[in-house]
Amino acid sequence: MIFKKDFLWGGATAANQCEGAWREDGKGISCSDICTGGKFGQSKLITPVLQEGMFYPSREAIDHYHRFREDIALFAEMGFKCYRFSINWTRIFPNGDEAEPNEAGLKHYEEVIDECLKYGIEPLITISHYEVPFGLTKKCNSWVSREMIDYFMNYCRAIFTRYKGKVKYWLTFNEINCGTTATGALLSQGILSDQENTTPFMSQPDNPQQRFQGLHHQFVASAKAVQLAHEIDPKCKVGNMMICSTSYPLTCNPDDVLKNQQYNRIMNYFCSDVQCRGAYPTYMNRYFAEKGIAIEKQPGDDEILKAGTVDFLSFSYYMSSCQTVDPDKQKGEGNIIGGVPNPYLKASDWGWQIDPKGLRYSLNELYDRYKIPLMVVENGLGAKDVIEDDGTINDDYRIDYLRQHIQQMEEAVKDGVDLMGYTPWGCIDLVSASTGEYAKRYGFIYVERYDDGTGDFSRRKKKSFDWYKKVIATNGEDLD
Ligand code: BGP
Repeated sequence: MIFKKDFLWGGATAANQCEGAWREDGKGISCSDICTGGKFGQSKLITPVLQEGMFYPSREAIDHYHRFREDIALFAEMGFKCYRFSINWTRIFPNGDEAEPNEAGLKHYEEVIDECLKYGIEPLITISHYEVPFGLTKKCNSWVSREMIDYFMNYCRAIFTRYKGKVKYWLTFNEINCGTTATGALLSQGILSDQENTTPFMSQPDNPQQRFQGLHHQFVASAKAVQLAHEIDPKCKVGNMMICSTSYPLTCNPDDVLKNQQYNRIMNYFCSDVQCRGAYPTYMNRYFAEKGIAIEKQPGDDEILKAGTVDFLSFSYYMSSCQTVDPDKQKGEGNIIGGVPNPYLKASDWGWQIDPKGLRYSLNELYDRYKIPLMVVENGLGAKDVIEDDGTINDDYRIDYLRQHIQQMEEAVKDGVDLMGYTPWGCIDLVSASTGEYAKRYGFIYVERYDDGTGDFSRRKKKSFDWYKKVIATNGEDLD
C-alpha cells in the first residue's frame, strides 16, 4: 500500500463559489459578492456599487446552501474520507465588526459538519477563502489595517469554540500567497484601492505596499489563530494553504535560473517560510528595499510568528510555468500565475499548462524544505463537459488528468514525502474563481446551471464519479 491507511481522500469547495443564498439568514456581503460573472478572455468586473442587471454568480452559485445534504450524500457515496469546505465569514459576522456572531450562520455550519460526521467524513475547514466581509473593506480597506487581526480573531474564536471536538483540521487563509500578486488584492485580502468605480478584476489598480502590509497582518492573524485553535481544542491541527505555482527556468541560461529562483522565493516560498518556519526569510529584505516596500511591524510580532507555526502545509496545484529573461517569449495565455509556456507541456482549454510531474517535484521540494506533513487540497481540470443524448457525461479527460496526478503523488510518497490527503477541487461543479463562470467545470458531479442564469441546479454523476469511487475504495491502488 503506497498511501497511508488513513489517507484523507475527498474533495474541496469554497462557500462563495458554491453556496448561493447570498443574503439569507442574515448573511452580509463579501468581496466575492461584488464580482460579476465573466469568461475566458473577458474579465469579470469588480463593482463596489452593485449594478442592476449584471449577473453575479455567487448570489445563487450552485445552491449548496440548501442542497448540502444531497451533495454530502453523493460525496459519501464516492467514499469521501474528508470534505474541504469554507465557512463564509459573512454568515458569522455579516459586516465583520459585530460584537456577537450570527447564530443562524453558526447553526448552518454545525449542520454541515454534523452531516459530514454522520458519514464518517472529516471536515477540513478553510477559515477564509475569498470571502472577506465587504463591510471591512469599506471600513478599513481590510487587511491593510491592523485592526483586521482582531476581527479575524473574533471570528476564529466563535467558530473554534462552537465546533470544538468536531473539527480536527483547519486551514487559515486560502492561497495566502495570492497576496504577492496584483490579482490577489481583492479576493484574497479584501483590499480595494478604488471603492467607487467598476474595474476589471484582471487589471485592478495595484498597490504592492498595501498587499505586503496586508500579508504581514495575515501572517500575524494566522499565527495567533494556530495558537488559539490549539488552546481551545488541543487535538486539532491547523495548516496554511498556498497556491503551489511550480516554476522552471525556461533555459539553462544562468539568468533564467536566477530569475526562476527569485520567482520561486516570492511566489512559492515567502508566505510558507513565514508560516512554517516562523520568521521572515532574509531574501525579502532586498526585495522590499528595491520595491520601496516598508513593512510596519509591532513589538511582539516576531514572537507571535515564531509561536504560531502551522502543523501541516496544504496547497493547490493545477499547472506549472517557466521563467525567462528573454523578452521575445510570449506570456502564457490565460495563465494567471504568470511566466511563459513550457514547450514540453500541453495546456487546458483555459490555458493552464498541465504538468503532473511538477506535482511530484513540488511535493519533494516543499517536504525537503519544511519537513512537516503536506496535503494537496486542490487539484483538477477545469473543462467544458457535454451531456450526451443518453444523459451521460464522459469526462475521460478529467479522469486522465487526475490519474496522472495521483500517480505522481504516489511517486512522491515513495520518494519519502509525508502526504496526508488529497481533495480535488470542485468535487461538484461550481463557479470559477478567476473567471466567474459556470462553464469551467471541475466536478465528479455535474450541476445544471449555466452562465446565462438558466438551469434548475439538478445534480448528475459524471463518468469520473464511479472512477474516483473506485480509487478511494482501493486507496489509490486501482487507477484504471
Ligand atoms: C484556486 C482557488 C479556488 C478555485 C481554483 C480553480 O485558485 O482556491 O477557489 O476556484 O483555484 O480556479 P478557477 O476557479 O479560476 O478555475
